[in-house]
Amino acid sequence: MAVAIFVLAAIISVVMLSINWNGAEDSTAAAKIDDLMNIAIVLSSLVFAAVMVGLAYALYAFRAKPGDESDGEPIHGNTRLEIAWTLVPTVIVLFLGGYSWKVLDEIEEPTGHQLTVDVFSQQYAWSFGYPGKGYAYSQGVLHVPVNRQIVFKMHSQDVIHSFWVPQWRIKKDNVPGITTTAIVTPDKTGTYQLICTELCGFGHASMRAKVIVEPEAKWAKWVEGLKEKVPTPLMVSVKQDTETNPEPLERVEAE
Ligand SMILES: [Cu+2]
Repeated sequence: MAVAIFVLAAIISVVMLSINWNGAEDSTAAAKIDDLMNIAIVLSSLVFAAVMVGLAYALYAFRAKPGDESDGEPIHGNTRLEIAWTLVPTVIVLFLGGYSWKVLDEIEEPTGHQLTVDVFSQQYAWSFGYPGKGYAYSQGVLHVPVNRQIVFKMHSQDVIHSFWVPQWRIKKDNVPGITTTAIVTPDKTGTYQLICTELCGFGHASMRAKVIVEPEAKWAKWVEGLKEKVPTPLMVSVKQDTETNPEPLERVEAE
């Protein structure tokens, strides 16, 4: 039975690992997150295979003979089996929890050369503020420098949205009333799509923005060329929202 479990787990793992789930790895976090996911896939395959082989064995070994209409025997459980199926998943979950913690710690470790960018989300659009440059504002397009740690501070203006650039892997909810933070270091230049990945209403599917990762000098020039400043209602959300939001909201009502 153990052999059957390992063979089935190996087959499932090979198939699942051969799929390129999230595209290119274009941030320093991507390879670490992919390793974590691959390990989770292998461990899940093992659990899935154990359940399937156990089920197939039980279906075959304990099947009723033709014409047998009698009740099954009463069973009082199996202590060894129950300890095993409690202990093994506990160890797996604790291991994955610890490992995820380590990966997150490494990804978010401050490099000392961070850039903070404000992200504003609303039904159904993204816009961005660049505080280092006097709150320059861009709508529908985000520019960031390559190889620099970006701290995205997210401020939803209405419902829950979620910030996701697949090639960076990082995904973070934007929650009205609180500021959420995602830390990413893009390490390749290119053009990407920022996708809203939290169903937020009728226009959710079209809630996207263009992301351009470019050399720092080019990025700085682009920000300098921005004419608009972050509008007042959005600035209010920057000042008022905090991680924990201890103060009651004083929303500026839409005029
Ligand atoms: Cu959305």
